[in-house]
Amino acid sequence: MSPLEQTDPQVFRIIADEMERQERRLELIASENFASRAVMEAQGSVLTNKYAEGYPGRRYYGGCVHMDVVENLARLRAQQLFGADHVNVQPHSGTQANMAVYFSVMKPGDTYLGMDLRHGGHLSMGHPKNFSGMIYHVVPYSVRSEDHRIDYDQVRDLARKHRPRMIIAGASAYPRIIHYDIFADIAREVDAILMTDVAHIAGLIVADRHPSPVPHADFVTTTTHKTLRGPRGGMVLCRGEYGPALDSCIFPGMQGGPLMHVIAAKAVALAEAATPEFRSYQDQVVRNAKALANALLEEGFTLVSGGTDNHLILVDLTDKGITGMEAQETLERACITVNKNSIPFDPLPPTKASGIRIGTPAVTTRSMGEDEMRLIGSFMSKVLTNPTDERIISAVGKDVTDLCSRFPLYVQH
Ligand code: DSN
Repeated sequence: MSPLEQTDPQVFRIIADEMERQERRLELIASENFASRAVMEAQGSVLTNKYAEGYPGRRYYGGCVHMDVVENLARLRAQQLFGADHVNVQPHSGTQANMAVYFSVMKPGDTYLGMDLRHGGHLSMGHPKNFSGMIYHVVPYSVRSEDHRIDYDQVRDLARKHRPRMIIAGASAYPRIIHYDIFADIAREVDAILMTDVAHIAGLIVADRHPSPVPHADFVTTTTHKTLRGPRGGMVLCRGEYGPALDSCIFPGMQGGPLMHVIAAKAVALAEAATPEFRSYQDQVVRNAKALANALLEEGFTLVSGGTDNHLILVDLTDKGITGMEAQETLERACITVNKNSIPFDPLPPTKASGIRIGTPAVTTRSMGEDEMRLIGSFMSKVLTNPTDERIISAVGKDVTDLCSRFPLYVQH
């Protein structure tokens, strides 16, 4: 019996149930992934016991000798992997990484340009109920109606008109390449700071499957748990000149003690991301996304922008007579996990949404390839074209669990 099972059988059971859910179901949420045993071992280590406010060599408590070594290691690995001048690995999440950048270069009331949330932007890029929309004046830009690519002409026009303090290039539901060089050109023209949020595509960037923003941007923020496949957390990279202000915004400005066990796990993930195996994994993520997109197109689905360049696909369900919310619930009954998602120019509110967002990072981690993507496309089609037929839904559910059992995740490792 494990110590957890002995001390708290209730929580032990919940974790065992979640493990089983992850093993037996298809995880297609584009922002999720499965961290390695090594990452989880570091995250579950005695480092959780240590307070280490401050930075390496400048801590407020004693006993931080090993904390300094591990934080320096994480910073160095991130610097080398991304080619960045300065790195802060302390943000607890992607939103806190973004907050740190905003606080370090903007005053309340300042203007920034960010991607419209209904067109693929993120909560922390100007949602009216998020700090990012409450404190600042947000000018949203969108995608073009004809091809669903970012409307760079509109970005330039808005930048010239509003002279923002900052421009943000980043998204949480955009299936195409982001052209950071164009953003940098616009930012330079209006003397704005350029921040890029690469949370979704950080893993693709380090594996050269997506252009890097590092040569173009003043700041790059990311989470560490999506395509990067590390522990849940955030990170900021920036040009050297912004380093001191950024660091002091994170501590003491916004956070207290850093989560040193998570920072150790970030270090492990960054080392994993530097391996040839990780590059091959990212290649497969992109190949799988293309295969799944093609399978869905062949099944008669409409995809936002017509396809994908990265790890995610946005399916437009307006011609299927089913909302995103209904699709999410129906697929869940067939053991397929996705999230409802607004599509550009969506007539429905985000709580219902006209689309679903799907991604291949998690299924690729469990070694599925293009054949499996074609199968998944046909499973999804069967369920979404027969959303009230419980017999079909349960037959697909059985096929899904059979498929998952051929690609074990943690149980046999
Ligand atoms: N919630 C994440 C996503 O799903 O894209 C972004 O933080």
